Amino acid sequence: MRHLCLFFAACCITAHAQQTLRKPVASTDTQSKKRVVDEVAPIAKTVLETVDVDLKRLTKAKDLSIDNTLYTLHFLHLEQRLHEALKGKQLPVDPFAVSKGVAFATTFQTFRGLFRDSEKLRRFMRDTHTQATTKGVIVDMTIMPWVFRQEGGIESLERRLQRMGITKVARYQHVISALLPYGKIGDLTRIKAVRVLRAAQAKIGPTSRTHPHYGARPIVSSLAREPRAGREGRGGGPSAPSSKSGLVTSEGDKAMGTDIVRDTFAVNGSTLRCIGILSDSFNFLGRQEKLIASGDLPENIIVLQDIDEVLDMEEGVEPTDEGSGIAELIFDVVPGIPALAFHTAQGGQANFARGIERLTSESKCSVTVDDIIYSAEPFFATGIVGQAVNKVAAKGTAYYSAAGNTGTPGLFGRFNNVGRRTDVTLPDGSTVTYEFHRFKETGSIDLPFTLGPGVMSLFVLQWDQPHFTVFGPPGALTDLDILIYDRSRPLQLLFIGAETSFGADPVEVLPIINPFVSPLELNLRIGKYIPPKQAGTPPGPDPNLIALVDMANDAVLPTRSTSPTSFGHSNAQGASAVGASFYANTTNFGTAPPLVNDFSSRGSFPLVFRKNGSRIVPPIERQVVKFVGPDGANTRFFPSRSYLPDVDLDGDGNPNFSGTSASAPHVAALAALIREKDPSLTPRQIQMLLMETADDMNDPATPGFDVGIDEKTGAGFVNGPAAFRALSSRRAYPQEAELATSSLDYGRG
Ligand SMILES: [Ca+2]
Ligand SMILES: [Ca+2]
Ligand SMILES: [Ca+2]
Ligand SMILES: [Ca+2]
Repeated sequence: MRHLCLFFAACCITAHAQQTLRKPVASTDTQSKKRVVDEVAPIAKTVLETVDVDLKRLTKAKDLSIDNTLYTLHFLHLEQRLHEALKGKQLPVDPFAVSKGVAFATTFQTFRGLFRDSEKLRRFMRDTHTQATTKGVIVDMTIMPWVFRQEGGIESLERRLQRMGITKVARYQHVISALLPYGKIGDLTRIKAVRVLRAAQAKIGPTSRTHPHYGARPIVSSLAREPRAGREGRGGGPSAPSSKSGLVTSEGDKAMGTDIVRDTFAVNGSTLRCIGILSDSFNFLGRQEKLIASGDLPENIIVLQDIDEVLDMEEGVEPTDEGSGIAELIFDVVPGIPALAFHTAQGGQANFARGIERLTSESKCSVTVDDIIYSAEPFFATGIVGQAVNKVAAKGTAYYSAAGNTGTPGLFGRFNNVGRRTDVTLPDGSTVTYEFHRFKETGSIDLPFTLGPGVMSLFVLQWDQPHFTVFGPPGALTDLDILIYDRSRPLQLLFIGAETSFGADPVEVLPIINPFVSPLELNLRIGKYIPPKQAGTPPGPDPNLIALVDMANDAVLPTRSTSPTSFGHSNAQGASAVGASFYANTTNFGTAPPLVNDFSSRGSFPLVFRKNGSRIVPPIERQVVKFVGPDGANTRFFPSRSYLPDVDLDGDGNPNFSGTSASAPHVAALAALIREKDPSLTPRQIQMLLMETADDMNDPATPGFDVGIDEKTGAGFVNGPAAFRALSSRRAYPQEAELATSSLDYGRG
């Protein structure tokens, strides 16, 4: 009921905003505006002036690239300040309804009043994967390289930022992650050292709530058990007798055959030092002691950094302790492990990258797993998080990463310039010029799609130009934007993603929402932005490759079902990306070969840039998803939030943890057992052993059974006993393989 009210209220606000859109209010009502402003507190005047200045300063700003989510939060915060200053008085003209850049952002209109409604804030954070509080938001900012050469260097800049009230500062290479108070965004535009400023959007949580069944088949009735009452004291469940892993044992253990491996090969992880985990939080809900007491977690939990060190805990901030759920799964497979170590992957990309290194350098973990993807991580290059993964892999850490839960097809292919310029009229009457991409799927510049009621999409568009954030100058040469229209009224622009990319990152991240109770029929356009002549910036060359992914998984695009969607550091050479099969759909539970979950992300974007930023011709084809592990298995408490889907899949009273977030730790734990059996193996050799002994699976999106490696399931479902038999029967292992290069065909536009 509460959700219905929220949608309804949002609907009214948006309908009002749309009326305003159809009949733009001329900004000439200056006299009456001035009269009212004179009557209210001076702060209202300041806010109104700030709105005008910031709209000019932040829209296609030349020296600072700011992302759509941060831009929206900035103006939502100004709206809050105006609300406070007016104390209930009304302005004759609503500056947020008619101003360029704000007026037609339906998301902005829907989330008006965000800072006085904790339910709205919670929803915004959840849907946009933003790490925000009422006071500030975690950002990633990329610093100009000359800062490191000037007197005082980067430390001097960090001190300056801290004097501005920017806290929780973590740096990795030339990226600074920090908690930015909302009022300071304007001030940052005056610091020439900061080139890219972006809300740190980290996807957490098992899967999208609109995929309730994950493509999994119904569970056979023999698995269903009577639900147990209450969350405490329940247990029992189908525990494997050979494990000392507490009240609940993951069925993933049986699915991988690691229960047999422990008994047959006398391994349990006890000779290893620790396994590292990176996720959102570990002990925010305060369940750690109970889980240790019941034997579901080891006694030695090393928390290097939990989420409260990067974000102020307040109403609306809802960490899920996914790290603890991951730890439960690992401990079921490796019950002898002396310690598990945790570092939050939130707090920005720089904080994530530092955490990856600390788990190896400080905690000496020889196996590490994470389940977080940042929206701005590169598709076609190895970003800073991926570089951290490669660094620890080179030091011997076997690194496992969730392939992602973005199974809904994205878009991938060549940029196909339609060859003519189009002026797009904005609500204030000004025009912006684009050269649009013609979609080969439709033969036109429109890509139709549907957005279900009440859901949000998080579009990530990238193209094959160098990221400033990864390589420094020159950055991207071309600026692509996303424009989304109402299909029934083709001139009505409902959303625009217009980050500045010149000299910055070839990235456009756009959250959109459908606040209505019925589906929205929309058209998506991708435009190459043509700056006005007086701006002095050339429009740049057409990119070669473009790709679009909906991280929220809620938009149904008419694109090829074989388009890749797995991106970021799980694609790094040092990582093993893991896909997911529901445990009940695996061989040891009666389904052979196992069935992959629909939502499990698919590989593989090619690698276009070397570490030094130079272009690889032709691009290197990467096999990203290495293998599939089990998910949907029982834990004692996770998922810990009611909005996370299908809490108890098998009806036995214990919540079931779904997604590649759950499959990756299972496989990491199997890798730890292999590492214990033969400590001489390199991470790459462990990966190859698991691939060679996996049970082949089918990619359902391609015709026929895909014999051997495929982009959805990699080498197939990991097989613990087969891996250990191969290990015992063989003396030598292949040397590290070189990456093969090949000529790729992405299809003609
Ligand atoms: Ca852009
Ligand atoms: Ca269950
Ligand atoms: Ca296959
Ligand atoms: Ca197939």
